[in-house]
Amino acid sequence: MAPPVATYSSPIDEPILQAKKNGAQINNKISYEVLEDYDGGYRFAPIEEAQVSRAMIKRYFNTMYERAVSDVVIIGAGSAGLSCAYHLAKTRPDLKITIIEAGVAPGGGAWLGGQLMTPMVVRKPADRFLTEIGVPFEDEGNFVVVKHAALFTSTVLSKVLAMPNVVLMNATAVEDLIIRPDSKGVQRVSGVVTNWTLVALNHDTQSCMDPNVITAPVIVSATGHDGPMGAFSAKRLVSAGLLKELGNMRCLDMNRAEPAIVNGTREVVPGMIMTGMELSEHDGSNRMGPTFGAMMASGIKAAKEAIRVLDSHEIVEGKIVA
Ligand code: AHZ
Repeated sequence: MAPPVATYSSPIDEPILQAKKNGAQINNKISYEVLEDYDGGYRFAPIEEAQVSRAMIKRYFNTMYERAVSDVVIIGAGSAGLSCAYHLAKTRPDLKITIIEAGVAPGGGAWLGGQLMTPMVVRKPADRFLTEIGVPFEDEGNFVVVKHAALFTSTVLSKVLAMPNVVLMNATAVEDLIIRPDSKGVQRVSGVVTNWTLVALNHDTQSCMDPNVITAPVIVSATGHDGPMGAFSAKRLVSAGLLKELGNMRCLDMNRAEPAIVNGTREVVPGMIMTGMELSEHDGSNRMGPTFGAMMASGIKAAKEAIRVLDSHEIVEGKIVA
């Protein structure tokens, strides 16, 4: 016996057919009825699957094309990297700022406070940054407490992403640096070598999967302290011979750690500014544990340093020429 003939009508066919039948065409686009009815009559505008693919592909790859030369690349979207991006993008809307984050979820360790507890402690005067971005807190005198670390991270992230001059490429790892002599023969960090993180994690299981590159006159490294991916640039500077050895993060001392990170934030080698806990590995300074003010203030200082470096050089097509 022959199988029954299946008839199937996709939910999107009906409105398209209906609209075509009605011949309703506005500005070359077929009109349709949408309905926000939560009593069983909700109707979406129709879509073709290929439209979804093309909507993503054209934007993502146009962005990659455009950002192959950036003004500033920030490696790592933790609390330091995001604070840097916010200050930089707000102060200099003319700059093309590209953030590369290895994780699928940007935010680094700032989704929680200490020992996986939710409140986030910030020592004064870094509470001014919280006020600037509109994060409420309880004032405890010398420090303030945000009720949930995720409130800080989601707020700064949303503000950074809303800025038209910022691009965030997550799930993308920096797996090497471009280092080459400048016009005076001085070795300079001039860009980053990237790959999809899932590819970067599989170099041992597959034959060579070559990377991509982004050039920029200034790289801000904010990859956190040593860990599976952390302290990436500090370690690469050692293997590249630009840093004799890692300072290695020292034991916890909040009062020494926080000013050391903020005041030490600087251009550690030509072309690379280091911020946040990665600097503790580079310089051999103390850790502060779960107080986040230094990450915010160090990020702001890194942004100011980036502007200083950019303003003190002549730059053509992402390269420092004088
Ligand atoms: O995924 C990493 C994280 O989001 C990302 N990252 C690391 N290596 C990368 C690479 N390419 C791209 N090669 C990379 N991205 O960098 C981000 C670092 O965020 P974090 O929160 O670890 O560092 P932070 O310096 O912004 O904040 C540190 C917070 C800490 S740790 C600490 C202590 O241990 O005492 N105290 C504080 C406040």
